[in-house]
Amino acid sequence: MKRYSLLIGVLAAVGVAAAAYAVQAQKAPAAKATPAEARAFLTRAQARLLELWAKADRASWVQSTYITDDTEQIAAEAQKDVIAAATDLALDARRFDGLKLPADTARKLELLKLALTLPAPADPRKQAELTRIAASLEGDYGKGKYCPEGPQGKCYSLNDLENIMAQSRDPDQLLMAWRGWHSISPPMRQRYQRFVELANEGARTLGFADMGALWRSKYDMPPEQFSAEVERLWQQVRPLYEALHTYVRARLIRKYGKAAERPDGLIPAHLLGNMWAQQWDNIYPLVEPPGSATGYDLTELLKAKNVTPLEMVRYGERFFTSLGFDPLPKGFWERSMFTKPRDRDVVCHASAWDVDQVEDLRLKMCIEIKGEDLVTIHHELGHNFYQRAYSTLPPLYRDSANDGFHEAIGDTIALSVTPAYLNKIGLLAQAPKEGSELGELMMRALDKVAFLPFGLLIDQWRWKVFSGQIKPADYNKTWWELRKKYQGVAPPLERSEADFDPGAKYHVPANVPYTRYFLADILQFQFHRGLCRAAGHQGPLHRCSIYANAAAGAKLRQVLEMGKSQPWPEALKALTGEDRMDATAILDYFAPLKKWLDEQNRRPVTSDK
Ligand code: X8Z
Ligand code: ZN
Repeated sequence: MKRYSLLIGVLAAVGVAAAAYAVQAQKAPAAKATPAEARAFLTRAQARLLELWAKADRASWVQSTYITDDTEQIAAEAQKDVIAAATDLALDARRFDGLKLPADTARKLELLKLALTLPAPADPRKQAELTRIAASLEGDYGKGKYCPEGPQGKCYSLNDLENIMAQSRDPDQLLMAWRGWHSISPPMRQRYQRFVELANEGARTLGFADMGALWRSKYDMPPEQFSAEVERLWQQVRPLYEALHTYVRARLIRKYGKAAERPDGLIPAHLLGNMWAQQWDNIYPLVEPPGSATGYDLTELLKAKNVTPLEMVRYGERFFTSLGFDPLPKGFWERSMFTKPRDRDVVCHASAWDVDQVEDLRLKMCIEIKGEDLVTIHHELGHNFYQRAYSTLPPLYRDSANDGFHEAIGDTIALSVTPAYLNKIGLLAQAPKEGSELGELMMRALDKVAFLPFGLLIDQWRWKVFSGQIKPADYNKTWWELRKKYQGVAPPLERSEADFDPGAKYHVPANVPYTRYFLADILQFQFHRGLCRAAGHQGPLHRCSIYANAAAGAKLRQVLEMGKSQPWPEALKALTGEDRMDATAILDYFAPLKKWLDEQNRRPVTSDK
């Protein structure tokens, strides 16, 4: 797919039988057809889509890097053209339903039927209305600023507020930043409601019950089975998350006292170092296991070296080239946006693009010199190297095995950014210390384990919003019910239906499905385990780095080059030997930390080190 983390996902497709689960389509199939006609139809369809995708992506790139009313409108119109064409093609593809076809042709037809992430009604006026709303929601998020009343007239961008959340240890400051950012989304609420109505109408046109049913049909299995898989994985990792939550809560109470302590056991969402309480690594110093310090801070290492944003991207690229991938093309360095422009509004949320789906790769990011951003760069480059690896396949196969794979590749590489690796590339002076294992695992857990319930809950909310089980009058209340249920966090302020807190998270206004990140969080440990095995690594998984390992590189390349040509279990098997998503890899990785957390959690809360 074009851009990973995008306005209106276009491709992203799936399994051979998926559309069979859709409810009856509205458009009746035309005359019977032949396999040769099906092939010719697919050739035309793919050429048409490729052209429209590139046009829409160019418009969308300009919109995201220069937000104005005009660029929003231009991008919306280009998206409308994609959606109109993709809808027509998906309905036309039904002509070949029931025909005996070669597997490859059948798969492409199914992928075509599932190609849209944002479906629209057949009426062109409604298509225009929907794409305008979609563009304006993402635009509003990108433009979002908090300008508190006061003499200075200072405004805070999301980056400013995120830095406060990361660094401040003053509960009042943290509350100011949290409140400030959550004030940008209430104006989205009405439009979001209309957006859901129109997109659902579009989903029904394509034969799905609602937009969520369409999203869940993209995994080479019946949608109900997919929901059950997600639940199974969550139950596998839940005890690990709960152990971390219990420990972190106790440490926060020790640090903040009353401001952190609630009788219901929840953690106030503004104390975890992140605007959405989704990754907690910024509070590592508050929860560091005594006597097991990692001994370094990646941000300080980067600053000490006077590294520039461009050099940070080069570090990421070098990891991939060390595995045997070609360097990024010249156009990448010319067309990407690495830093936040001073003179205009942009969508800072990081994303990776393949505009023409061949060589025109780009990164869009507002890089700051911090460890978190070095990790995000690896994440994004994972998308770009995937995009390039599948670029020679037929257009409908130019996507990841499933969307969790796309999100997992760069993160898998980032798991190899170990102290030994940092030492090897000259960022860290000393090799990893003995006895720092718990510290290293804690750092990683604050990122990866803390994220698990968050990765899950966004779409638990949206699936119910799309199906109508959550009514607009309950948007915010149900959002916080799910945040309590899964993450165990509570709003730091009284909330009401005048708020629209889901809109303060990028992927909701940008309509990017989110379960992919939950899957990726689990898959990346499976991939890491598989690649470390290929590399012949001995010892604990968290000390493995596949940097410069040819065998691991070859295995990874082979899987990326498969794109979406096979059902995802085939790709998983090629990488890991396993054909199911499985959380034992993440559980094994963190096993020593889990044991330690369980011991700590048995001790009374007030006891000290
Ligand atoms: O959105 C992203 C990437 C772009 S695909 C920066 N991520 C999720 C998020 O920020 O919420 C990566 C981690 C989860
Ligand atoms: Zn991503």
